[in-house]
Amino acid sequence: MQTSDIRRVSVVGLGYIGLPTAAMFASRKVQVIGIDVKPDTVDTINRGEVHIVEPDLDIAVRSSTRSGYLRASLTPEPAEAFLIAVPTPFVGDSHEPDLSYIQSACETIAPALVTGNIVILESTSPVGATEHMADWLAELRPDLSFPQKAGENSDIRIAHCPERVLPGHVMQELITNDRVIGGMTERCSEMAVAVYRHFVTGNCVVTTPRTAEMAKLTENSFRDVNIAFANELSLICDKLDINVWELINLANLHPRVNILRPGPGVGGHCIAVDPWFIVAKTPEEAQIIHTARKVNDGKPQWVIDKVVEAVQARGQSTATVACLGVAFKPDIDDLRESPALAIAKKLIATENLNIIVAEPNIDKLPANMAELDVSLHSPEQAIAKADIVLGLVAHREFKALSRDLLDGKTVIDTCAIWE
Ligand code: SAJ
Repeated sequence: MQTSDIRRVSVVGLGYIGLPTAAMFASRKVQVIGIDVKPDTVDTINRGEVHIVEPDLDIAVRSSTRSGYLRASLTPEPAEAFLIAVPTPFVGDSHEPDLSYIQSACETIAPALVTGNIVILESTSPVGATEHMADWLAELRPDLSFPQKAGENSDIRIAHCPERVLPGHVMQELITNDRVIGGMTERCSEMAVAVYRHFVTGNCVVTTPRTAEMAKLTENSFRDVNIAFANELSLICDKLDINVWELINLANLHPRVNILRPGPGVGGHCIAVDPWFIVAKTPEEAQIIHTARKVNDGKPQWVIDKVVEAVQARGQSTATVACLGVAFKPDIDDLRESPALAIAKKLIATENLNIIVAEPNIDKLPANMAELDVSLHSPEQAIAKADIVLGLVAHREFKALSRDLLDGKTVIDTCAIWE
């Protein structure tokens, strides 16, 4: 199978991963049909506009739609390769993975499948999800054969190829990152590699679907565990009256130590979610991974308790708290699963506190915050009005602020803005 044999690709789910991927294929003159369930998203893309913020994505989508290589639709159309990039959240407190979006994507594309097609699951998935996907497709299309029964001779090829790009660097990392390709058979892997070779310059490393699923979960769990270590150190150092940032800098002078940064908690829709997929499958064995999740999820409450203690220490009955940053990490506008946002919301609901928010990366606060009469301030205004300055996200705008602004304020810096 040659890369040039694949002329038409369908991407199902036009979100943070699907849309950049679709635009990337289109930029290589592959005919792309993007499928999404939201009419607004489809219309926006067909106008050449974007509904998500990612550097350079707008330019790529505009030129791909203008050139006619990218088109969005609510309904499936024939293609050689179907890529599924839909959300895989977990269900409530049980943290069990929710595969319903993948199942719906299968229902959407099944009628369009023909012999020789490949279906690639890109969504981060619990181990075994690709096999489930293959079974759902086989049930929907009993007239076609699939690799779980027909092996190398199947009509349809199936693979898992997890996305691994860093929000904020997606358009670059899509091209240069190595890809892990887990085909259900060798031919499945070979065809998946041919698909990605349209734009991937990194290595395409072939394995099984289960190992590919676990590789992705392992990468994000590795990061979660290491951030939990840093967050735990921050609690220990607070008790022992040691500056955790200085401590980490010193420890990192050792050639084999590389501690990550403590913060107000772990956010985003990946690292705070994916480790649960391992815990849900192997609860007895996944002890460190589970504990890391609990440590990181506990950090926002610890920050809130620090604010309450600071108010008491100031001997005030009420206090104004400036929350600096509500995004889920520095220098982005993404508020999804943001610990900083969760902290700000909880503080707003705390009696006797007046909360003001500075977030240079957004123009307006989410509707549910604006309703609570909280408004956005510039960092300088927020600090000037505050008794307590709560550093939640180390945005470059905050790091550039003069320290003189902090005179007379109680500063709680959870993320080393001023270190
Ligand atoms: N964080 C810390 N301390 C650190 C590093 C990060 O508290 O030292 C926090 C951030 O503030 C943020 C959270 O962790 O709240 C996650 O941020 P991140 O930059 O570590 O990762 P994401 O969620 O933006 O992207 C991750 C990446 N995975 C890895 O680096 C292993 C990315 O490559 C994945 O593609 C992405 O998850 C995903 O989609 O799974």
